[in-house]
Amino acid sequence: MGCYGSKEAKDWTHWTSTVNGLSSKLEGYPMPDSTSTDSSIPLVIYMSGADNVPKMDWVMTEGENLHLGCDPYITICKKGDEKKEQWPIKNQNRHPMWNSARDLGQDVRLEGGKVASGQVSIRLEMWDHDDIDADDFIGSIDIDPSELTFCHPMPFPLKNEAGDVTECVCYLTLLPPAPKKKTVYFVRFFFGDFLFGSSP
Ligand SMILES: [Ca+2]
Ligand SMILES: [Ca+2]
Repeated sequence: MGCYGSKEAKDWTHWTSTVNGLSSKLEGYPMPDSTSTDSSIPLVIYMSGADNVPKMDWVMTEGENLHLGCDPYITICKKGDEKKEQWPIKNQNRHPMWNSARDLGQDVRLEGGKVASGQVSIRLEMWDHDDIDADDFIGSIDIDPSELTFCHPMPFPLKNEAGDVTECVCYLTLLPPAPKKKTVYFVRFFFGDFLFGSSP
């Protein structure tokens, strides 16, 4: 069971470093052309992390329930699809960071530099891993990838089992296709020197 409630909107500025980190990782990635209407790309979701993960574990001590933390992990799949991709368990961490991407194995069409809407719905679920009992469901969200931006993680609040929006927020973004690898070649001259360069 989780602890949900309403509070004032959070200040997300502490995530700036994550976004900056992602920017440097993606240096050289070509952004989708906003004028192109007929290109398609693989659907790759990058998960920065999550904030305000509720406490989902507790122990009994002298008759009292004492809350501990949570061991969150995230699954993602195309809605209605059995095959799930997963981000790993973060033990006892209520503000986990994953900073990694998952390829959903589907190409999506672009429109005006964004994923065109209505092609596929993705379902993201967060669970609390438990060693003894079954894992606890924390929350989920269904997203049309057209709601996502490229290379800039945006906050998406999870909904609990009752469908209510919670304080637990995941930060995710789309990744553009990786730039084509350059072929580095070497030319050896008879006098022993090397020249090297790269193809365009
Ligand atoms: Ca638990
Ligand atoms: Ca747990």
